[in-house]
Amino acid sequence: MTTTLETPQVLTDSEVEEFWEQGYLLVRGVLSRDEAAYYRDLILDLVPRNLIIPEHWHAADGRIKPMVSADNQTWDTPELLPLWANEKLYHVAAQLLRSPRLRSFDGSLGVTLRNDVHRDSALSQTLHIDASVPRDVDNFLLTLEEVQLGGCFYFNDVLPEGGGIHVVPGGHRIVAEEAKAHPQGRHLHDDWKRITHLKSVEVTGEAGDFALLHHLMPHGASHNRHSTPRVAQFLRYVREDHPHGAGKRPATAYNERQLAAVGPLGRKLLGVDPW
Ligand SMILES: O=C(O)CCC(=O)C(=O)O
Ligand SMILES: [Fe+2]
Repeated sequence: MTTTLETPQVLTDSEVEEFWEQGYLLVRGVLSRDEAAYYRDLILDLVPRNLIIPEHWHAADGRIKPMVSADNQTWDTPELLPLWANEKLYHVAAQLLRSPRLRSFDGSLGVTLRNDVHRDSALSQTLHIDASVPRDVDNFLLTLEEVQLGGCFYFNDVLPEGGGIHVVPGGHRIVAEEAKAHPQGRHLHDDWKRITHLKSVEVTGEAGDFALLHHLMPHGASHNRHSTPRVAQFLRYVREDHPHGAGKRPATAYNERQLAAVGPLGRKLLGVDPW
């Protein structure tokens, strides 16, 4: 039996148009300021107060990426999982992907501290895409089913030069065009991990906003020139019928505490319960 699921249209037509045109959209006020502060503190509390950064965490140019283990960046703790199933963000993703049957995944974290050097560049990371399209396929399908919506929650106000994620306005269309024109388009620019020919802008925002990116959007981390750390969590949404099965994990990956924390919507988004 298939159930009919309604998707409330939370974005205006012009926001939907802006997303497909520009390849990104700042979704404002997904969390209240209080909620954002709560998650900011939860993430900052992962950082040891003696500032001994664990060996397996990443740290570069003031950007600290807490890692669960050397090869696992996914913080799916009961405390953080509710963000994966945020109802407003889910409705935005369902509206854009034109399907209520989605998966959410990733859950990696980033804390960008003030960095005073490398003044010649705003970026602290080469522009790249994180498309959830295997790197051994020769090209993108460029279908709606293949689209992954990714991006990050800002848990603090991100002012200009505050470490906001950089994007290339309209860049997802440039990537699609370049890839389509080449028989092995997936492999251009080191599988799109080294994009050096495009210019980016910073996405500023307020605590509780979500910077939503098309999966073909070239993006990269930037330096934070302010005292306030930029605290972010990265999430991705795909349709359940994603052609490469992005974000699939066995239902047994989660314990009782995680499942209780994530709630009924989350259980579906994690693939534990059917839609
Ligand atoms: O921290 C950021 O703003 C972006 C990080 C990113 O895109 C990545 O690590 O893949
Ligand atoms: Fe990235």
